[in-house]
Amino acid sequence: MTDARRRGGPVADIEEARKQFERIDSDGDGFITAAEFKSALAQGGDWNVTESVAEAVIASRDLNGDKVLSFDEFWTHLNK
Ligand SMILES: [Ca+2]
Ligand SMILES: [Ca+2]
Repeated sequence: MTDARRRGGPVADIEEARKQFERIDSDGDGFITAAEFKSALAQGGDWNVTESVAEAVIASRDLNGDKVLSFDEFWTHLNK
C-alpha cells in the first residue's frame, strides 16, 4: 500500500491488480465468479461473506451482466 501512496495517485497499479485478480480467479479461466470471490474473502479471514453477499458485490461491478467479473471489469472498478 505504501508504494501506491508514494506514487500519490488514485489510479491503481495494473500489475498488482492482475496479481490480485489471478489470486481470486482460482480456476484461472479469466473470470471471477461469486463462489471464487467468496472463497478468496474467506481465505483473507472474512468468513462472514455469504454467497449472496458475494453475488451482490459481483453484480455491482459486473458491467455486461454475465454475472462474472472479467479483468476489465475488475480494473474499471479499481479506477473508479
Ligand atoms: Ca474463474
Ligand atoms: Ca461481466
